[in-house]
Amino acid sequence: MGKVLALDIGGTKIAAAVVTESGMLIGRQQVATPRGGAEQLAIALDTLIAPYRHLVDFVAVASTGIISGGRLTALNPANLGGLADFPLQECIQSIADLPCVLLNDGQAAAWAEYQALSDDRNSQISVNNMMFVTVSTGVGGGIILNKKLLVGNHGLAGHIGHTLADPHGLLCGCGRRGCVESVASGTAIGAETLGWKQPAAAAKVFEMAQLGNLQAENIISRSAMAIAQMLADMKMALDLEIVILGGSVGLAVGYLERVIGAQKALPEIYRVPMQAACHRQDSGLLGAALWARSSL
Ligand code: ADP
Ligand code: BMX
Ligand code: ZN
Repeated sequence: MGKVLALDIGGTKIAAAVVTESGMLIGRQQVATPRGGAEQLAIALDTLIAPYRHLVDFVAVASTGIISGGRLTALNPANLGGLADFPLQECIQSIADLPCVLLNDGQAAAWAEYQALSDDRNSQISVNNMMFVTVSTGVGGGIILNKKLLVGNHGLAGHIGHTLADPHGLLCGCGRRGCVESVASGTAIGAETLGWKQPAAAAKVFEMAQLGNLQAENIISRSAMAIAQMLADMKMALDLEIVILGGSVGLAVGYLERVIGAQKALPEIYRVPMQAACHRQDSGLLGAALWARSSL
């Protein structure tokens, strides 16, 4: 069906690559997500798209935020430096002048990871209900129910970062108190260190925990526990058969093991088998490309 340029817009980074029909990524580029509002985001998108626009037939986008009616509406604007609303489709079309298909980043990654599970010839089981969870700038997700990706009429399906972790917790950027995202995300992990002599970003907190720092370990364990509890709720709601974990925090050394460890404290019916995303940081790019190919 021709070549596709895939973009993955996250709260921390924007990636772009040409995705071939066999699912190979060519010319992958990545820039930091600007925090200067709509104009800066449009400039970053132009930088990534312009070099490829004559080489591809359409553009596929996985993006953080609620993706509906061609717009990106932030559920948690703080993840995008306060940007609450952005005309994503219009912006990309004005840069590329090509057909463009948009999907939420967690939903896109879920789609790619589900295809990978279905393609796994060694696997004897066929999965019907699956969830992808990204623990990254925020906490996002995508749900496969009865083998179909759940998008929702308003693009909201899979926003599991905004389910409740702690009714007495911090106010989340979405306006609700104690969301999973406000406890478990990379942003939340970093924010927990703001009272330290030397505040640390999530990657540093992981390093410190590896070296035996108890405060760092507690922050990461609390994040992993919130994810395990949220997954227990989701299993009860959806009869999940497997959960795939992604995002820089989700993929960080030892994080998956901590979530599995936290699940072990729950009765067995609440536990769900878990795996790291097989496409690692590229699930969103690949999922957007696959989704666009099947919908254009
Ligand atoms: P995005 O949210 O743009 O998709 P990421 O998946 O890279 O991007 O997630 C960004 C979050 O992950 C940030 O909060 C950052 O501090 C954290 N992070 C980045 N690298 C690591 C790492 N190696 N270990 C743990 N956390 C990380
Ligand atoms: C937030 C929300 C979701 C997104 C998730 C993960 C915004 C801007 N984003 O919950 O739509 O899927 O973060 O996004 O409200 P990421 O930036 O961490 O990849
Ligand atoms: Zn929230």
